[in-house]
Amino acid sequence: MFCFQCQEAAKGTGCTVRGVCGKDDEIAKLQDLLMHMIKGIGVYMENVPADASGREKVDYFTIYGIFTTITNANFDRQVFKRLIKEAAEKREMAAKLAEQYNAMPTELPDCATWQPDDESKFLAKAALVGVLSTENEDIRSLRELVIYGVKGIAAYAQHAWVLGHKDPEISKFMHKAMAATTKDLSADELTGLVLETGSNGVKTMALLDKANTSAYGNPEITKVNIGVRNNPGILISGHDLKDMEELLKQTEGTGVDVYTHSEMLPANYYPAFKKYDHFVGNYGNSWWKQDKEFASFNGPILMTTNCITPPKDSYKDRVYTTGAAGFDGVKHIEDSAHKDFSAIIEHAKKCDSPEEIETGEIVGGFAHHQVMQLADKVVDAVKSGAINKFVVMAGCDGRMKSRNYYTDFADQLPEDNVILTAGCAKYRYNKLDLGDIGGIPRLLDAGQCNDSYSLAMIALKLKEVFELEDINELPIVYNIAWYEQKAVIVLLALLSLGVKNIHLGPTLPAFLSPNVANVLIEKFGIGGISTVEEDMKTMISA
Ligand code: FSO
Ligand code: SF4
Repeated sequence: MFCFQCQEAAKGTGCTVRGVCGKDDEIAKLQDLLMHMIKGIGVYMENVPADASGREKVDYFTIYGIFTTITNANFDRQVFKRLIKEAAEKREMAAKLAEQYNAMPTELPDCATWQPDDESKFLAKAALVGVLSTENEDIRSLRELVIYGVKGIAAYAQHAWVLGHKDPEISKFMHKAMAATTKDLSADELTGLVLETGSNGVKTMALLDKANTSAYGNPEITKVNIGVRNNPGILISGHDLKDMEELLKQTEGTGVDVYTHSEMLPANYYPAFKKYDHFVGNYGNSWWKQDKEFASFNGPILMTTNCITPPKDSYKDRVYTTGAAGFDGVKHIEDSAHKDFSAIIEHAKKCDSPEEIETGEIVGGFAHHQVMQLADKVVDAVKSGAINKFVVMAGCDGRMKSRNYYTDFADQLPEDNVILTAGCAKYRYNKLDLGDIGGIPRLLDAGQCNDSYSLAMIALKLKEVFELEDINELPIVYNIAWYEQKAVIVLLALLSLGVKNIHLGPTLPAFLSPNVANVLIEKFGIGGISTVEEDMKTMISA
């Protein structure tokens, strides 16, 4: 196996024996083969018109299939074997559509023709089509940068899709991007595609924002309880708000409470969910602490998406997955328009109530609509000098010790700085007492990683209010933490909006070759991080 798609890639270069995430050689190879098949679908679909009838099944398969391959989403080998075979059926449908719309490709690479009819040949085939099959390291780097951006798009598009919001233009782009990685494109052409991926990321995040807010209302300032009650509970994690809705509806009146974990915390900010009395609050921290927190929760846990870490035996029988998430030997709730969570509710009734691990409240709900309500106050504070800078500290959390940097950075920021956050990165500092500036909290949490869109909206609004020509003239500093591919699309989205001088840490991606990293540094001023003291001088005092 070879995988270098996340920040925890072994030795900062890539996992070759077993993933740091827990992905083994077989699963890594099956994922590579699935991606190969999906590229084949892209080859047929890239020129099929967006309004072609009959494309939805193919589009959704691509979105869903890619989503299963992002870091920490799915560790179920049977799922990948099934999806690889299903990809051949969908590729057949794609070929028919291409024929019907006179969009047949002139060349058919291996991914468009290879047939997965013999399971015993999957691993041998996979070994030929993985990341390292692109020999030139710069081309490999650019291709994978596009692919990881598309993985982020897939995750967000899937969430929007299940809420009924679909954009065939985005799907068309995904097919084009996947097909492009099979062609002999120059580094310049691929760099152009990287930016196009970013602008499609913006479109997808806007689509998801619309899907979420039209279904569940605009997030609003909310105090979230982090303590527990005495009833049995279900812990829901991941990013899927539709699952959140269904779970709350189905648990109502059953005597079972619901708590969020990690990236589901922002569900607490939505009016449609806050109305449920049995929705208690948030339990625990970000994804990588789940081994301890799932054990002490005592009740069943529903993983709606990543990030899953290999469950310990002590609580494995209490874990359920759904949607694109999966793990060998873990119970899976099947997809349907209205998922049936009765098994998990019955399971909860037999469990003890959660063990209290902390008490108190955290405050969040500062997505773009809520911040716009405070716009006058914010603008006045900037004009009076009460707010010196906004520091965007969005992105992901992760296991590495070096991420303590972000806690220290938040803690040591001068008191006239406001942090804008989104994603699970916030758990490094959302329980610090950072206070407020004239009633504006110094930590404004917009929500999940996909809600980084809100941060871009806020920046664009401030640019308009201050009548600036360039988004980079704003007093905003970007110090982003990344872990997996959704953070890659957030980064590319910001670049496509013209944001420069983003700091990315705790390390730069292993998949950036030295030359590609240089292009990003020269064109966009991308930089890493150093020490808190040093960065405080260069980012904040400068
Ligand atoms: Fe975190 Fe995991 Fe949301 Fe990621 S839970 S790391 S960027 O999957 O998606 O922020
Ligand atoms: Fe390694 Fe990350 Fe790939 Fe897992 S996803 S195998 S940790 S690079």
